[in-house]
Amino acid sequence: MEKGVAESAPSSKKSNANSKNAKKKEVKKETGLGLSNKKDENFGEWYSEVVVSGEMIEYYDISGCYILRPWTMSIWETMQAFFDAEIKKMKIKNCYFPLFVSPGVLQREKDHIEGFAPEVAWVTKSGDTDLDVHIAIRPTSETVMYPYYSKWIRGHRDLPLKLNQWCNVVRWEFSHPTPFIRSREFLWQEGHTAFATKEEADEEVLQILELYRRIYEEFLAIPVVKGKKSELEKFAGGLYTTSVEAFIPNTGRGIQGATSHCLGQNFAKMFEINFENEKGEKGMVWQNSWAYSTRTIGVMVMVHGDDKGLVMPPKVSSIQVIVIPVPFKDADTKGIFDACSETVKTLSEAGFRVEDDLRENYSPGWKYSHWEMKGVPLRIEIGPKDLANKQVRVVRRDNSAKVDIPVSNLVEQVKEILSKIQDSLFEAAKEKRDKCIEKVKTWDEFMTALSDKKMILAPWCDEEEVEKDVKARTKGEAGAAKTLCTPFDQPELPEGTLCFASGKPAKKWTYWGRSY
Ligand code: 86X
Repeated sequence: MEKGVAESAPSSKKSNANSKNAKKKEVKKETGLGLSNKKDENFGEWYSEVVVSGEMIEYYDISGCYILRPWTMSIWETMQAFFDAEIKKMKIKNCYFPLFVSPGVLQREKDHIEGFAPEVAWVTKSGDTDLDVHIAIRPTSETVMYPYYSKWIRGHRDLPLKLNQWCNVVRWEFSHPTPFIRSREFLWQEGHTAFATKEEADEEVLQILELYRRIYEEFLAIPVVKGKKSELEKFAGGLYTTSVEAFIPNTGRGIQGATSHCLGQNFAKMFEINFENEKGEKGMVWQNSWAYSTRTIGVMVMVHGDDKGLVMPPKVSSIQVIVIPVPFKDADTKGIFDACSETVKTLSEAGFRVEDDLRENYSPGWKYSHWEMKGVPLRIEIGPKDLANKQVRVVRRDNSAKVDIPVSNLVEQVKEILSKIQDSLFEAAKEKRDKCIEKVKTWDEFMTALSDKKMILAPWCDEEEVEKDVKARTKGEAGAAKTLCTPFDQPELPEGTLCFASGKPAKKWTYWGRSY
């Protein structure tokens, strides 16, 4: 593949592209300018295009596998640094268990593995030789880790045992793969903890969920709903599942952002994870598990991106400020370039992630588009007039607002603007999400809201049969509606409120919708 070179003519190598559309795309590729799909017109295509043009993702020759480029990895690392420090405060320790799972160990979890079995990838050969015993690649690590929990936990002094690992997992999905959102290999952290009492486990479930909320809301500037999964949607191996749920307005789909499970004693039973308490009595541990993955990054792209490309929240952006010289025919080019370097020095010493783009073979306009495509929150332009007035021009990626800042006040103002961008990205996303929330009382209202791509809050009787029935009645090309979660923050439920689907007395408000 050839790298697009700025403002050069389309290469003759590609002149076999004969359709008009192909030619249009080819020019865009060569100039690096603009997206050929619009977010509100062709969301799926827009998404695939923006993750590639923004240099986050490169497609790979195995379906469902993607290259995560530095622009992606730096976001992951920022979230990782935050989460890792927080769980260390909670005395959770990092570890690493092997990628490979023996079939015997995988089978020990038969009951809940059954449904997942088609997704497990296997190693069957080394070189040309068939392996006597095939080896599975971890889709999650319960079966890998819990035999050792059984070994390591003997008495109450061994508790709590609180481990986390940062790793990759493989799930051989067959439904439509999407970068970050549904890939066959992805990165995540998985936490696995064991306690003497249910109370300790319960408390941790919510502490972790709060960290997940903070990753979405404080770092990625995405509003989420905290809540509990229905019996049908929870992790079948566990006692209960909590989650943070995000929403993608363009597709009208909910998306599970991260999960924090209380496993109860189910796995303790299966894996014989027992301990002896102070009084010499035998007990089984209470366990939790929790995870968030690189899916977070896909949600960020879908929520904030626009027709010019990615829009990165300052807190996670690898570059927060890009400084671009705007030389003019007879201007003092060296003076301008020096001012750019000086600006970078000042801002980076003040702790900002800042770079200049001093490349001489690209025009300022091309650079603007390029860094807009990559979603850099703030652009600083320095031209002859700025140089003369001892100022810089600052342009926001999120709303294109421009302001001239005196060099003397640079650090303070940049700090303030970046913080404003972070806040207003969240506020804009929240306003948009809130507009998509529809409170309904009846089946008719529910169906209307569903076809209007809403995230639906409805009174529900909490019966599994009714949820299955809703799924069946809403089946269609776009996929069925299901429960997203029952929010912890419950609106008042007046006495006598009926379930929107069954007409029985409602027990709670629950979010419903189509989902990823
Ligand atoms: C469920 C449950 C749980 C630890 C988490 O959500 C947090 C971190 N794990 C994961 N799950 C599976 O158990 C599973 C198992 C197999 Cl064999 C599979 F192929 C796919 C799976 N997907 C999800």
